[in-house]
Amino acid sequence: MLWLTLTSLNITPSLVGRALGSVRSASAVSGAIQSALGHHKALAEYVEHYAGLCNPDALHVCDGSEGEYTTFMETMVEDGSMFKLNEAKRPNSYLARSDPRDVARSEESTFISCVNEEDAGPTNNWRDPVEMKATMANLYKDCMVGRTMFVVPFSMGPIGGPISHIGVQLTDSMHVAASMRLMTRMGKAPLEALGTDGEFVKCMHSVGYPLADGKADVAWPCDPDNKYITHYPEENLAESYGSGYGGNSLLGKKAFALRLASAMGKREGWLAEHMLILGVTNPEGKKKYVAAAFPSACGKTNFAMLEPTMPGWKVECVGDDIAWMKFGPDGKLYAINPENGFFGVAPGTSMGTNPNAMRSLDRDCIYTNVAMTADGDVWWEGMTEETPEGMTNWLGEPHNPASNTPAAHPNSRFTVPIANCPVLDPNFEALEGVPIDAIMFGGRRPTTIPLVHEAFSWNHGVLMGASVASEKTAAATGDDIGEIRHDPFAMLPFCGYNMGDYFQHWIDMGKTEGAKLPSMYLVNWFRQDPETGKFIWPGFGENSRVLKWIFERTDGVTDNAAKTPIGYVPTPDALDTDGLAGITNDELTELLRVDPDAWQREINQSDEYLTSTFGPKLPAELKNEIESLKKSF
Ligand code: GTP
Ligand code: SPV
Ligand code: MN
Repeated sequence: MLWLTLTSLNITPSLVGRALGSVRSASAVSGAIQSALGHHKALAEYVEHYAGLCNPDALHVCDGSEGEYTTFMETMVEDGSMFKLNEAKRPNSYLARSDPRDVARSEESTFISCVNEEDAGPTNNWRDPVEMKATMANLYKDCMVGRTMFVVPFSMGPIGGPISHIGVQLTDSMHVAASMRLMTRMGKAPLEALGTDGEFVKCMHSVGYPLADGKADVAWPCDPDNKYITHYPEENLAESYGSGYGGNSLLGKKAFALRLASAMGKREGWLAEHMLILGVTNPEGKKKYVAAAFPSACGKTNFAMLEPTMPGWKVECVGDDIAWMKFGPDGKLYAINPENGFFGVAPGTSMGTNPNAMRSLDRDCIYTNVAMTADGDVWWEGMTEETPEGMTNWLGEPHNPASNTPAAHPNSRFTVPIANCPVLDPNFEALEGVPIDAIMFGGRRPTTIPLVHEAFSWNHGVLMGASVASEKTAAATGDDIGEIRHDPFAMLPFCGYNMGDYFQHWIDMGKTEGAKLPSMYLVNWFRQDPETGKFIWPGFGENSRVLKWIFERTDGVTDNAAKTPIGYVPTPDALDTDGLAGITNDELTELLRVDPDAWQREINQSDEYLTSTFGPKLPAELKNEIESLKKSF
């Protein structure tokens, strides 16, 4: 029988977990849950269903207040699952060390569960929903014994916006509940917005570490051998078990805002994408917005808040990971960032590479798996040139600077409210989003792909997106880091339905009547010198030079590009190189060169991948684009 301890039967969300008394009768519990959840029947049923299955000791409906957050953090510091960092150096900031078996997204344990296997498509792990639910119910059975179930109402996007959606996560992790407050608009406001019958996406999560029979808790509970991150796009439901790591457990992010939302967007005629959104203003004060899809750990956070190296140019950040886009009444594509925080890669972030991230991180952060300095501050590879003495590494051991092992895990991350970003775009909260003029794709490619080129048309741009390939990074577990894999639209791990249908959806969006379509670009910051292996392009703030060229292209400048078989490439003098250091003219020419042999191989490779993977699902429009590219050489 369900047995919950409850403090309050108030109608407003409240701290139900602080036990004042216990309610043992099922109907009293049910009534209390309904009260706490604002008499939203479907929501109460959802909570009761999983509470009944997981059997938590207590239930806590999150109100999202600062006081609640403080209580969470103090509780975790006390129980040893968080370290409070040096208040003088990093105010209001904390460090968590994960179980070393739970450091990144687990793509092999990520599933799309829909009735027909074909609807999940060849790039997803499909499971039959009936079987999957049975598997999950088995794992969830009594999995919260000895723990509190947190009910976390949240909005993806500004509350009440036409592109926004509300979700409710259930979790037995206080760390996850606290992180959801940093990453989303969480608590009382979205719960109230739901009213008594508002629609919400169900996001169920457990770390999978019950505390039955007096079993002691650990600092990072998880069930590393039984991870499941499961999505039921037909039911707007995600179920996650066994992992506390961000992408697997903060279900508003990849599970809802990408996997479930991409399927919602397909059904309803909009797009949910793995894209940053930025605003760029030229010295004359003209502003445009750009969205860009790069695979995980390939530079979105950096590009989204870059500090331009050219005088008079300004970049402002709307989002660094996810974009939801819909056509507006004026025919332009409008984008919102559904998130409210950054969950970003720490290594490589420094005042030199990404000063605006560093400024965002000087307070209010939860860090995961970074190193700790002797004076209780954080450190990671690339943060400073010199490695400080006397550090504790991400495993909690003394760091040996002479060893080859990094002090911070390569996928160590920061979680921080977006409000901390000093260059947050003034339209971040705009309900209708921001109008997108250009869409960029990119990846880590040591060869072949030039610094930037522009697609001839929307359909050609869709082929560009579909052909994205990139070196694998530490953002997902696996021993194949550095291998090039196809990652269409940077969505390979995040598309919640058949990616062939996804390509068709993009093609169809381009046919929208009256649409004023953004131009499309492919960029590559990661060309390497074949001899030294060093990146040829200085990257980071210097990427603003590419952004300037794109700005001018979308602004109608035409004499700044050469037409090549693969698209428009900047003429040698069209890229602003005033003050650009660290790169020779020859290197720059090489970065902009389209090598016909290498490109013919590239196109054949994309053709082979797309045709063999998607077969009849590959849209005819893309086949035509491939054929015309092949003929253009
Ligand atoms: P996810 O959060 O995993 O989706 O990643 P992301 O695309 O936001 O990646 P992020 O911007 O955090 O970059 C990941 C790594 O790439 C960091 O170590 C950066 O320092 C590095 N990086 C970003 N931009 C550049 C660049 O222009 N040049 C080079 N060489 N490295 C870059
Ligand atoms: C990614 O891997 O693309 C991320 C980090 O943005 S996570 O949220 O963990 O997926
Ligand atoms: Mn991402």
